[in-house]
Amino acid sequence: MIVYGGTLSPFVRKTLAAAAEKGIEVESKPTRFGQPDPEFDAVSPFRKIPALRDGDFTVCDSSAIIHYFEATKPEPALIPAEARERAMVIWFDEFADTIMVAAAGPMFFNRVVAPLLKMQGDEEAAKKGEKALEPVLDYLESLAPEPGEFLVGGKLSLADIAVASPFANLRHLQFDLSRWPRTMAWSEAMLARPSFAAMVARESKMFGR
Ligand SMILES: N[C@@H](CCC(=O)N[C@@H](CS)C(=O)NCC(=O)O)C(=O)O
Repeated sequence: MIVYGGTLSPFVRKTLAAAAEKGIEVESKPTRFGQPDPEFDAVSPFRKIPALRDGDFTVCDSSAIIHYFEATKPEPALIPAEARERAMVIWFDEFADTIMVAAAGPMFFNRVVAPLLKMQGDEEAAKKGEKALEPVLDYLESLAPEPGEFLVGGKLSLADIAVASPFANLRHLQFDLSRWPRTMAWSEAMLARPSFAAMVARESKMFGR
């Protein structure tokens, strides 16, 4: 199986961490922003990352890919069967993909990605994102588990992986999380898991850290 997209994307990182937690071997294939690439275009019609190829099957969107992993290799489960737990896992996945990334994304793009691409970042948009992130972190602080524990049902799930992934982007931004100590400790423990650690360390090297 091939997962297309560079791991600086929280969605790609989440997908690869989920594969690692499930013991699914995937080849990670970064794509080049804005460059023509017929192989990638065939898999991702809107050029969004991540995208997956498994033989003659292709699909994009991190959640769709992880649901595919879950159905093809049910154990260890990342999406619980019990109704309330499953609903909460889907909520945290959606919360991370939309509310969290909508806030952190503009900061990351304009302060980190734009300079890498030799583009002028939009600092106003980054500041707006920073403001929008505060209630998101307040919400997480109100429910953050102890480090090494999990958001739903006392067990690692897609919820933890999806919510932890954008914290690597905040790390690359050198974003100060000290106002949210429980969230900081929990997210650091998640990013220290083998499923994330080597990937995030490789990303950090891109920034000379
Ligand atoms: N809901 C999608 C979001 C995918 C997405 O927006 N990826 C961004 C990278 S973080 C992307 O491909 N951006 C390139 C573009 O919009 O052209 C998922 O979960 O995979």
